[in-house]
Amino acid sequence: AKAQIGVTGLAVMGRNLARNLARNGFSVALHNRTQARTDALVEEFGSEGDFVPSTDLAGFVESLEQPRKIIILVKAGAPTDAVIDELVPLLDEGDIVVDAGNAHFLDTRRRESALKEKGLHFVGSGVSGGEEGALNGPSIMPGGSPESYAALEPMLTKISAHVNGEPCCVHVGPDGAGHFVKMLHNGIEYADMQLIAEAYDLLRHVLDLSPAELADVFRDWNTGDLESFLIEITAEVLSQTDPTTGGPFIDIILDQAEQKGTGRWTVQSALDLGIPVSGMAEAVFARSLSGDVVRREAAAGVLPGPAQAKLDVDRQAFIDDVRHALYSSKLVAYAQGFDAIRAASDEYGWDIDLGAMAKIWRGGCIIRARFLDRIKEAYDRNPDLPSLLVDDYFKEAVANGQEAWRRVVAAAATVGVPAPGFSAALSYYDGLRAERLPAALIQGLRDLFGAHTYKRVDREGSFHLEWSGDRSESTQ
Ligand code: 2AM
Repeated sequence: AKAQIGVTGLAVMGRNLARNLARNGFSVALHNRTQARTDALVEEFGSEGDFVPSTDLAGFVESLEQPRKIIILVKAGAPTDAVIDELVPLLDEGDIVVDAGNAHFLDTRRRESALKEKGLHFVGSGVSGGEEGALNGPSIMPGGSPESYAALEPMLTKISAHVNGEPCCVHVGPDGAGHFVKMLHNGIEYADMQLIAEAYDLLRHVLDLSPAELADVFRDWNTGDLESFLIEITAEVLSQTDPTTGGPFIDIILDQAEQKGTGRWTVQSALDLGIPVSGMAEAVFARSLSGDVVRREAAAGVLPGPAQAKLDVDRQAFIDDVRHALYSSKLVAYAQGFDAIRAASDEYGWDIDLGAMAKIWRGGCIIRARFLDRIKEAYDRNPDLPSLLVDDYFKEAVANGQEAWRRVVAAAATVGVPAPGFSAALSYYDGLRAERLPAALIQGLRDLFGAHTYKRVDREGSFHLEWSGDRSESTQ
């Protein structure tokens, strides 16, 4: 019998996805450029289900029932194109090619359109949850045609994570929609982690708490509104002792954060869409700064800090303040992220259901959190919500926390602890709610030096002032 679905590219993500499919009762054709990986999978995990290994791509394609469903899990970029180019001549009309890697959504749009011309379906699908998720249930974000999703749905929803019996998998939208949403998920993950790191840093500096004590704070936070996978594992990292020195593990980790690029892509895309995603941008920049060894070495111990390095604060009160700052800043980051998804959805005609995105992120993925239920509910109440921040529930949450948030940003500035995420989020909040912004001055300057014109609050039209002449106003 022929296999129901195939996986080519059997590094850890591909291998785990193939095993997940097989464990759920689907027969899985296997292929990898280097055959040793295929052999190793069958040898180690062959008993988990029905695997159909092939040594070459033609054999792999032959081993699949039609219309074929093929998942590609190779490196993003040129390797993905290479595999697609090799695969396409072997396929028949109606076959479905799924790229489950972290492709850039513009690449996915290009590939989808090229394959469509050949009568093939191309599905760019986000898969989140790392190795663990791929094996035991990821959050799955497939793009592509509705027909291809209909064919894949029974398998994808079965192998995805489930929350309250509901699969963390939904058809996101046409062509690049799935990969765009996966990219945004990663951008939000960057922001989330940066905010958690700032909370840790502030608590440690201001209160002199040990990492073990800080682990308890995060454990406690994980029982409330902040409950999430990332808060849970923060407690785990902070409570770990170093096997070599016996001291806190956090203190022996080099403080230079690396990145693979999806955070940067998110910010680049948001810049193109004109959506301020300051939470994610600050997170990407903070990682870059941490890795900028040359400038950090030149400045550390050289550039002066504030005279006041300590604050006189009540311990529990400050912990609560930081919790509010974290929650409010996180909300801003998510609001910005959903704004970017909406903007891309409008730009590319994807018609993405924002509430459904929050829903499929509740399980399987790295940003899974209780909070996502609240986002889903907010979009259920109003699918056209202009910003998550103006939803009644979130408005109330920030109203309760904003004074604390302000105290925390002020405290960070006072003692000289960097808090770019908290501060940028607060500035965004204040910018959003301002009745009048200094953008008026910017327009005045632009008109003065470049005759770029301005609009008036009291009349329609574009105007220009004769700055170097009689200062009369003309309509443009
Ligand atoms: P390999 O085992 O032969 O290296 C992650 O690197 C996965 O992508 C691996 O399964 C790897 O195959 C595969 N891969 C990377 N580049 C590839 C290419 N150009 N063609 C096919 N597979 C590729």
